[in-house]
Amino acid sequence: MGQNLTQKILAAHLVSGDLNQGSEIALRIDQTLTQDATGTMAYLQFEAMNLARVRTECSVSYIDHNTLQTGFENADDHAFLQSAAARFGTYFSRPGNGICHQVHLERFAQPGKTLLGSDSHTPTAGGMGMLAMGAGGLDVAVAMGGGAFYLPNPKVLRVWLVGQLSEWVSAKDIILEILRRLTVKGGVGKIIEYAGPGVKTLTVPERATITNMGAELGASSSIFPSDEQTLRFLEAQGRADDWVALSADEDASYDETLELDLSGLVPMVAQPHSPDNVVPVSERAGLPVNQVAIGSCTNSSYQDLMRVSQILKGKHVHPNVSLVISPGSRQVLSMLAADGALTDLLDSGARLLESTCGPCIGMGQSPVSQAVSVRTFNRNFLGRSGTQDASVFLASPEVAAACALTGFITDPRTLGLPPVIEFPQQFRIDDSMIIPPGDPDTPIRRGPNIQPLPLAPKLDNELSLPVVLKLGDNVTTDDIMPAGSKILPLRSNIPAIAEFVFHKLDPQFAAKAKGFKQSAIIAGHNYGQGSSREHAALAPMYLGLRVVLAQSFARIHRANLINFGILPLTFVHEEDLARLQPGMVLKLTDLHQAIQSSEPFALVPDNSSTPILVKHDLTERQAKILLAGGLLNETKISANSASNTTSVI
Ligand code: MIC
Ligand code: SF4
Repeated sequence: MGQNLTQKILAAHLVSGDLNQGSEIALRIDQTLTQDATGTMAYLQFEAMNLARVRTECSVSYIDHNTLQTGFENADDHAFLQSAAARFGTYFSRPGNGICHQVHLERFAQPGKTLLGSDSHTPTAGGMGMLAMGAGGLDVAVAMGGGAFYLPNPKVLRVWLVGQLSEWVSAKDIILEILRRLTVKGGVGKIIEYAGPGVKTLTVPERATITNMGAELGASSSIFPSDEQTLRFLEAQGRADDWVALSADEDASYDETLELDLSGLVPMVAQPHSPDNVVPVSERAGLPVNQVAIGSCTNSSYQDLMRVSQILKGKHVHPNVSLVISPGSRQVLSMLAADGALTDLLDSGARLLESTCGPCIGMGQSPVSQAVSVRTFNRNFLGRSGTQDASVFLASPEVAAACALTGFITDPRTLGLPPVIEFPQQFRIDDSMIIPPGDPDTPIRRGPNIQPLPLAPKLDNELSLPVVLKLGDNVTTDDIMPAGSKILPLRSNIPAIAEFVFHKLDPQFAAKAKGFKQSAIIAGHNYGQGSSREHAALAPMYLGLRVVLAQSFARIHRANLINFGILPLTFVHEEDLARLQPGMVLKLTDLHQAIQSSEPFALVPDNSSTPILVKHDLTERQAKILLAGGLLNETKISANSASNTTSVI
């Protein structure tokens, strides 16, 4: 029996575990990426491991999230990260050079390699045939040190593409349709592998739009084969030498298959407030629009913005619409400037932003109260735009441009002839904003915004934990640890940012949790979906959270909870969630033994004589981490130069 593409890359990087059985595997990581909002913690953690230099083939530190410098905080973070990059041996992509995933695709991603990034959209590089995964900063720090990355042994879901996209339908509509079918939980525990005759019709940036939003399916990663399209992209980036052909064997098997006929797709939108709330654009046509935002790591490639400029050329944005555009990278921006497309955009009335995440993470451009905002981004969670009562729709650049012109949600097929864009033979290559690894003696620059890393306390053997909050399904890390321009600058200062934990759901949460000293929360399914931000574990840990009892967890967040000494528990009988309410006290006895055993155990709510059966599904490695009080607390990294791995003892 042949191998699928995922199995080939996994097998070539396997450090421990068995791909055919078992719950956990460990992989060697070739490349890492960090961004500024998660990177400061990752480098503080790397520093705490006492390692001199990174041991990967290539590690890159990007500045793209916290670029609105309204005080000293973000600039302090940038200076810290630049000095850490020089000292520890990573490349440093300066502020303004672009969004990490777009720049990584252009300048660093390589087919067949593994990439671990402290950002949930790291799988964008799967568009290049790379196995790219998101993780918490601490896991990335370990990988930078040469340590293996542990993940649940994934299932492989093949998406078999046939046919070809029709006019005005684009890559965004493919992934929105998959989200419509599979939902935000549909990819949990899976790697999504694209195959079939439709694959060759998609360029690398289009593939990257699809793998990028695989994160919204909850997938561990998404990957395309490396073929002629991949070579074409790499050649145009002056990197043909990085190309290798890679695809699944003809007789490969998969855990699941889904077939998608590209010819049958129509323009789609994801409605508020979830990326899987997808309908054809035509169903919402006519709804007045206040803002259109084009950009983000999902849809801000040169081709995306060229299509937008052609649609807007010679026309004007509707007077009721504010159109903001953030090109994905400096390469994209300078190419738009060189060929005159930027002038077309500006003449249409577009407001040009830096090549950064910007409005996607609420860093400016919050829309008007009760706005309808159409965005080419990947997440439309309630409040993420910075305006709590805004309704955010996710759509392709074509749909976004059509809405900007008409002032209403508009099916772009009503606009006439579609734009036709040639794939560039040569991208503009200028790596002068990427600083190569520097002197190992570079002193680390630590401004007042860089506060020491708090460590988790060890879990007590007996715990009585008041329940501070009861939550429903699909709680996002944006709900747990909100972002936005006011809170993001505090990412390097845990005591300060902890004040905002669950702030939008319960402004008193931090005060209550601190009052209890140690506490628990309870939740429904898919707890912690969305971003990889470890602050959603680290800050609650700082406030005394010891246990999260949920019906199920999102992968990255569950790993982050364990890394920071918080015990993730699930129900044996899911309906028991209904028996628990905020204010109850959960009693756990003989916890150390329970953590080391794989058996379910009893937890007693204080008002009841009937215990609730819970389980933890921890591997032996994870149990050790929890008993030690988190990964960093008791981690000893011992370099094993032969296999280029580090063992976590
Ligand atoms: C996001 O899109 O939510 C972010 C901001 O890029 C996060 C990382 C972070 O919170 O810093 C992510 O996706 O992991
Ligand atoms: Fe940045 Fe938005 Fe992409 Fe996150 S999803 S990396 S905030 S552009």
